[in-house]
Amino acid sequence: MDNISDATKGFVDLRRHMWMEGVEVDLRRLLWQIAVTGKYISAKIDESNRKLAGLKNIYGEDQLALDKSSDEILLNQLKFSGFVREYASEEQATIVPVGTGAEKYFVTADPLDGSSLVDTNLAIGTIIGIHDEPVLEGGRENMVAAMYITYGPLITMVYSAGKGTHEFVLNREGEYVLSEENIELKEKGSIYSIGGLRKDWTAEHTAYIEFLEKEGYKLRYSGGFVPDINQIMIKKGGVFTYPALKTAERGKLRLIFELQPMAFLMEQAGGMATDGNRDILSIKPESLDQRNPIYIGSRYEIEKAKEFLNT
Ligand code: AFP
Repeated sequence: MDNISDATKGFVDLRRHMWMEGVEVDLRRLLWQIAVTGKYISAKIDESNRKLAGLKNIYGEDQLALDKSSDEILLNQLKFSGFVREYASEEQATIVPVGTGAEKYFVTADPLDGSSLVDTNLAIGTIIGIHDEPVLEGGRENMVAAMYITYGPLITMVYSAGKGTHEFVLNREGEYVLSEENIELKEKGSIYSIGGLRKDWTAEHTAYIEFLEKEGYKLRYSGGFVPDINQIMIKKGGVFTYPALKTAERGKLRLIFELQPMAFLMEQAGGMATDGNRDILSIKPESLDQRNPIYIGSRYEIEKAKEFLNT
């Protein structure tokens, strides 16, 4: 679909956009139901943010409760969606069968990524993957859509159903309206977002980061995967990496719940995502909680990462 003119963008809500994109009707309904849970999770974040009541803020156990309640909100919504057969969540030890067992879709969720940042008032987010085969069957082949919701000064939502990557903002009326359509990353960006302790980096990763620094890349890292990825998406370039470490060869981030949905969205926006050797979306998960190193963003930086990591 051609880019909608700026003049009308404020009036294209999520359901109309997906219809105009030709997204399959059940997938349209499921994506909309998931996007709506963003409002409930946001309300839960506010409710738990005891600073609003002049109380000591949440930490430790309370934070975990926020993760769990976000998971509960999503699971309850999906139970009655009519389109979800299984729900896999970073908050659940096993895959949860949902519905009659004949439904079309298999959903993965990191219900509230970055919850340790709530008391700092930094942005956090929800990450969703939608598959048409059981999630342990692995990435690209069966991933049909992905979404993340960013709880920041605005609540924004980025989704793709395989026809480009698009951003919506939740307006005062509680509708998601189109703010950026067919996001297209540049060949090269100007920001780098780097996780892990420098002392634990491998020599190859260190050489890559020093290369970026010599090229004058600006450091942008909040410790929240969703806003850190969102910054690269909306600034249309740059690289986020949480690498293999000398102390943790698979890095920190989860392949199924965090990396593959973001890789889907970034590829749909003309970017790339690799672990240094393999495309993130081509990796067949060995287990639900599999961690994986990641380099994700615009083509120039990711191709460079592959060069340095395979010297
Ligand atoms: P929390 O969910 O424990 O806040 O961790 C957030 C996260 O999983 C991801 O959102 C960040 O990219 C990454 O961890 C930050 O890790 P470091 O704290 O090691 O930088």
